Amino acid sequence: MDIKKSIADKGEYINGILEKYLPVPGGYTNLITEAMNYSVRAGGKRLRPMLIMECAKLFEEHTANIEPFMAAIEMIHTYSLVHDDLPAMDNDMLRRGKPTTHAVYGQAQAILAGDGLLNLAFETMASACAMTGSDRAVRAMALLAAASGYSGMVGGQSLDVIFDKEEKIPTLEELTFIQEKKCAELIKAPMEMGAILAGAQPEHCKACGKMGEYIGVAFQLIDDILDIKGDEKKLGKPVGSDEKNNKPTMASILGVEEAGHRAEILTDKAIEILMTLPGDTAFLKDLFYYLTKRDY
Ligand code: GRG
Repeated sequence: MDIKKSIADKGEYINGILEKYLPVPGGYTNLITEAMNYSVRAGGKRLRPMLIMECAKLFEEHTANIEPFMAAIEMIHTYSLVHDDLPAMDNDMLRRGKPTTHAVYGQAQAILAGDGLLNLAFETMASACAMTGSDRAVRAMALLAAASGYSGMVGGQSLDVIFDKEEKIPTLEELTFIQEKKCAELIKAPMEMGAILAGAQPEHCKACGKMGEYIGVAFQLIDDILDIKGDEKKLGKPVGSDEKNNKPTMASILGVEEAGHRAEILTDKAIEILMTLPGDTAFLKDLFYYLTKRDY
C-alpha cells in the first residue's frame, strides 16, 4: 500500500465532506465566515476525521450519520490551531503552509473565527443528533465535548500556557499531562467516536480509545521532534517554535532519540490492540507506522 497516497486520497475525500458543512459567506457575516473558511481550507492532513471514518469501518462498512462528526472534529481541531497561533499564545505567522488566520484577518477576527468554528462544530453534531434521534450520535458528541474541553485539550493547553508565561519548567509528570490532554485527547476521541458511531460493543469502543491514547502521545512526541529537526517547507509552519518560546518538550528533555524510541514503543502498543479488533486493519496499521516516520 502506498500509504502516503492513501492518506492524501482520503484527505481529499474528507475535504469534500467538510465543504458541505462550512458556512456560506455573505451579508454582514461575510468577513467572519471567510476567516472561518480560510482557516479550514488552509489544508492539513485531516487526520482526526480520517480516524473516525477508519475506526468506524472496522465495525461497519457504511456508518450512517458519520459525516457531521468528521466535519465537526476538524472544525474543533482547526479552531484550536487558530487560537494557538495567536500572539497571546504561540504567536506564529505560518500554519499549514499559509499565513495564520490572525496574520490575514487580524487578532479579533481570528479569535472570533475560532469561536465560530467551535460553535459550528456543535451545531453540526447537535443537528445530526436531532435529525436521527440516535443514541450513538449523542454519545459521540458528548465524548468530543469532554475531549476538547477543560478536562481535555483546553485543560492541557491551559497548563502549557501557565508554564510558558511564568517561565517555569514543568516536571516530566506535568509535561506528560500536558501532552496527553493538549494533543492525545483529540486523537483518542475520534477513534472511540468511530467505534461508537458504528455501534461497536463497549469493550471495542474502549479498546479504540486506548489505541488512540497511545497514538496520540506518540503523535505529540513526533510533533516535538519535528519542531526541533523538521523541514519548515514540508511542515508548512516554522520550526524551533518551542525553543523560541522557551517551551520544554519531551523531545528537548529526553532528547530526540529517546523521544523517537518512546513513540515507536507506543505505536507498537497501539498496533497490538488494533490486531485484536475485527474488520480490515491494514490501513490503520500502515497509518500508525507512517505517523512515527512522518516529516509533516
Ligand atoms: C488553543 C484550546 C487551544 C488548544 C491548542 C492544537 C493545540 C492546542 C496546540 C497546537 C500545538 C500543538 C503541538 C498541539 C498538539 C496537537 C498537534 C500536534 C496539532 C497539529 O496537528 P496536525 O499535525 O495538524 O494533525 P494538521 O495541520 O495536519 O491538521
